[in-house]
Amino acid sequence: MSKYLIFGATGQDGSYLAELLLSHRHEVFCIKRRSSSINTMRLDGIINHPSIKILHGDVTDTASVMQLISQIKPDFVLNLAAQSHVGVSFNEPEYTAQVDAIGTLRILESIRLFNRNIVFYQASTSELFGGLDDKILDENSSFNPRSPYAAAKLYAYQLTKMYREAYSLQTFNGILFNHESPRRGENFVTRKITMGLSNILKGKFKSIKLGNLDALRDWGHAKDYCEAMYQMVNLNKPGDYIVATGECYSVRDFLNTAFQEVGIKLKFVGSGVLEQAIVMEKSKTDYNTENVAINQVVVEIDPIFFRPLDVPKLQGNSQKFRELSGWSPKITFRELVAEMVKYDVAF
Ligand code: NAP
Ligand code: G4F
Repeated sequence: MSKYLIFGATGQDGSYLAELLLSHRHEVFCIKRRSSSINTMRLDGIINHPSIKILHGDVTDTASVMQLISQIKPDFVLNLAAQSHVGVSFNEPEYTAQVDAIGTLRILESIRLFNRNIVFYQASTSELFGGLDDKILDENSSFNPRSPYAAAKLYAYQLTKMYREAYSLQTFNGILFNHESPRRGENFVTRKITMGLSNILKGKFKSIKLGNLDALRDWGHAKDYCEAMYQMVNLNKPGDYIVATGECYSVRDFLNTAFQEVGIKLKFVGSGVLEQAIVMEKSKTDYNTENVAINQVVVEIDPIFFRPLDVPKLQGNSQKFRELSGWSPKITFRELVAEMVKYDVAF
């Protein structure tokens, strides 16, 4: 049994990771930041487990980070805390840097000062690459951050690598490609689509308003990726590792798959800001589509969701990590979409 400390435990990944660690009989210290409303909903299923402790903390506060690390004396620290929305980072660049970049510095410095034997995991990201060309990305691909979020995460990535080299800390950068689940934040594109579809089926809204439908992402399931994080920090081989499915789909593909799941076939018409998706056919499934009409416009473009710069394509090659750990994703793209649709429609 080891002691794991998770910064960002109330988020999508933090909650799956905490569940996984408890299933392996570890002691889990979940750090939540202060908020005016309840922010532990994703931890509801495990909150009363005897091996979990939920403590207040904030990575923007040096004293808070130092106290947690010095008092808990963890064996492992996983830094999942972030302002994790790329679009929002264009509007809140300084705040994003405080949390995502300097927050990581605070944790690394605390580990350096209090216990250099702690194993540290940094939630790095495929956004570091910028995704401007058609290449499949691996650990040797060059970085080209295209948002304040990615720039902050690049600082954190370099620092994590540098503390390994300078101070022999056992640090890992998990360079994870996009991963989703029913616990995904509501303003990321996949969850926005599955929640939007649910509202359309219930007759609450007619359409979903989105930005760039051409973006291509390597979408995996958060549960599989938390398993990868756990295996990574137990590798005894500190380093930088890509975690990806290797498959790539567009936002348009995600829309088609989600609507197909409920028996609706879409047709995309128009282009640019005038592009729309309309209902072409309906077929029988377990889902009720009586509130949806043939020819109804169910997807529209709203330029408010365009970013000053976007990342056109992210597709990863995780061979290095797979060969070392034996990890591979278990949940397919189709299964991921189906699970998210089912969850949101039932909600
Ligand atoms: P998420 O759902 O947005 O969770 C982020 C977590 O960070 C939440 O628990 C949040 O708390 C916490 N947090 C934010 N600011 C904080 C602060 N100042 N101090 C302490 N905690 C703070 O993100 P996720 O999807 O689980 O991703 C986990 C990590 O992996 C993030 O660092 C993200 O950037 C990175 N990443 C994600 C993906 C992906 O596709 N999901 C891919 C690559 C890398 P609240 O619950 O109170 O908001
Ligand atoms: O779902 P997204 O907001 O995810 P994005 O930007 O790829 O970032 C996520 O994955 C990263 C890993 O690659 C993480 F590091 C990061 O923390 C986060 O978890 O957007 C995906 C794509 C983008 O190209 C965006 O422009 O979808 C496009 N998109 C189109 N319409 C939209 C929308 N994105 C959002 N959020 N909302 C829209 O309406």
